[in-house]
Amino acid sequence: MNLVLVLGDQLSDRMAALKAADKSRDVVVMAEVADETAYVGHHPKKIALIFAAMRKFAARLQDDGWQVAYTELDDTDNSGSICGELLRRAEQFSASDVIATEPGEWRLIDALNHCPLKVQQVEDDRFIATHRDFNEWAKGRNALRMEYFYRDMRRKTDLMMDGDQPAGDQWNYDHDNRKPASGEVDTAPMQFTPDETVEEVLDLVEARFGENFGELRPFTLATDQAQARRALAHFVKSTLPKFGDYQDAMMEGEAFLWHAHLSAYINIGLLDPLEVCQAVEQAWKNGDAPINAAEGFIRQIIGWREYVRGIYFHEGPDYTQRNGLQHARDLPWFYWGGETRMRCVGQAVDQTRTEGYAHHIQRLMVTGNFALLAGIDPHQVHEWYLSVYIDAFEWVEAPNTIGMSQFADGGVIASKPYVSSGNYIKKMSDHCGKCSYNVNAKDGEDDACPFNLLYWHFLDRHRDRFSDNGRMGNMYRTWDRMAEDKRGRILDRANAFLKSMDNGQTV
Ligand code: FAD
Ligand code: DLZ
Repeated sequence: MNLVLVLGDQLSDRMAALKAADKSRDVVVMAEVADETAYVGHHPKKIALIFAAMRKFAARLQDDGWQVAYTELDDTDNSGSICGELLRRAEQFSASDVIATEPGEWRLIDALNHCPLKVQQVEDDRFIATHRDFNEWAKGRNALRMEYFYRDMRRKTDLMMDGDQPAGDQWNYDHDNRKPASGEVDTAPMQFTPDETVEEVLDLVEARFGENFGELRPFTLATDQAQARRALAHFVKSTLPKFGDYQDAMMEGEAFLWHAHLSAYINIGLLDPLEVCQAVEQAWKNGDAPINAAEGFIRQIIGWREYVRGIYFHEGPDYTQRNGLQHARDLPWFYWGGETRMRCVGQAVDQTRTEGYAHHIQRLMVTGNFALLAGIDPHQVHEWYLSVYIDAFEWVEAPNTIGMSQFADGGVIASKPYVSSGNYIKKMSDHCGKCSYNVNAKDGEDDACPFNLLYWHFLDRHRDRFSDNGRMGNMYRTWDRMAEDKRGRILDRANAFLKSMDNGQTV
């Protein structure tokens, strides 16, 4: 008999390890362990989501005829690690062989490779592109850009295709997807009342992880496949039609806007990515969602999601250590809820604390943009994103943070850094009107928006690296055309801002 490992983000009955196992003979091992709760200080909602979903999934496997050896966090003989639990169960069941679905993090892949049992790691086939597909695609290319990879994934899945051409004759409708939000947000993610299992887990998480950054309650997330499917159906019906239009928008007090809030469910296995895309495609075919919404959404999943996973495994275990721009500043305290006068950052961090969620543009163009402009150590930025979001697992978080957001991989993912002045935030949000800084102050005034100051500071300090980048030439020309005393004022003010921030003053 074999042990069959199922991790907390592998909660699907189509996991490769389960498919390779024999229900009548093998024992499924699932374990809540200290090592997995402690490699970063996860948001309490994330730990509760994972534990509750693990417990319900274990019960479902048992109902389905599997023998499941489940370890709860508080079990007295809990060894505290995945390998430790495998060893304990190996002794209990006189087993020496383990079938595992390859984890989504090099750290755990390595731990399984060094576990003194015979562990076979089979590839996780919840993805559309296999490691081999991605590596074949990447081979011989100078630049690994998402757009071309995405087209291959459209062809492979046949989603929104007319033969071998894209539906509507366009691969990408992004130019229709940049409207600033306005008016009432007429939708919200579906909420679920905690059942007995969830309540038990909430008590445990409160007792053990109450000090972690983030609010545990209210807890209204889906914790099993049936609930997650209801959340998906609700999204497709009520939210998808405007998803495209307002994909990049930000609004005061509105955490979710017209976003799906499905990433955590997909990442832990409660929803299948292809099932999600097919539901969206069907809504478009039925005339219930416009093409820009359906294509835009499907691109996020079979394009970006698949692509970042490909990059994570293609680039190897040192990826999270990369620091191409040599940024070394400590992450400011306001990322952990300390006070800030920057309204957009304050709002993004606040909803991160309450929900464990921020949408893509908040992650990329507010907290990510600020960290990059201010020169924060990308490893600290990476650990922050890995901690604070309920959907954060290294295979998806690291390429988004180290690569897309911080340009720390030296341009593997992005052809230029995602930096912008306050103008972008002013255009796409209503935060600036309530901010104590002035987004229209561009000459180094005392109350100038820090994004305006730091934007030029970034360009100036990285001139050697970026002035030859064709996509940044205009920015350097604008900077160079400014009067010298104005440039001096902006840089002085930016340095003063950074100094205050480093000294722990409220900025
Ligand atoms: P929607 O905006 O409704 O998008 C639909 C779906 O597309 C998402 O559910 C998700 O599955 C997928 N998706 C969209 N963009 C991406 C992307 N760039 N990479 C991968 N999948 C994508 N996503 C995570 O799932 N986990 C992370 O840890 C994570 N960390 C991020 C860190 C940074 C710095 C940035 C810039 C982005 C990160 N993302 C991460 C991507 C993206 O922000 C989230 O997937 C998205 O905000 C989840 O919310 P949603 O379900 O409402 O997504
Ligand atoms: C994130 C997480 C947490 C908090 N706890 C557990 C756990 O106790 N047991 C478990 O099997 N998985 C957990 N996980 C998910 C793992 O950390 C995840 O499988 C790896 O990061 C690989 O993606």
